[in-house]
Amino acid sequence: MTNKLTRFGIVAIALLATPALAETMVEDTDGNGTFSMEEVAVAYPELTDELFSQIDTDASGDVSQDELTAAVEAGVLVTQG
Ligand SMILES: [Ca+2]
Ligand SMILES: [Ca+2]
Repeated sequence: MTNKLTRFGIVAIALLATPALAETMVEDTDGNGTFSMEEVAVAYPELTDELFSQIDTDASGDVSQDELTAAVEAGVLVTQG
């Protein structure tokens, strides 16, 4: 019983300690160092061409980690659930 409670406490602390800001689920699946529209769309199915070009602030055709972080912090991309 005590053990169970302790474990719950640890999980709760871990959740609270996780920085919610700039936390993205986007994965660089092809490992090229940037995020393509396809890669971003995996984590954000509601992504549109328009939204993607908005995130791609230097218009390079893909999204860097910095661009992605900025978009999440600006609330352009909203993490689901
Ligand atoms: Ca990539
Ligand atoms: Ca870019």
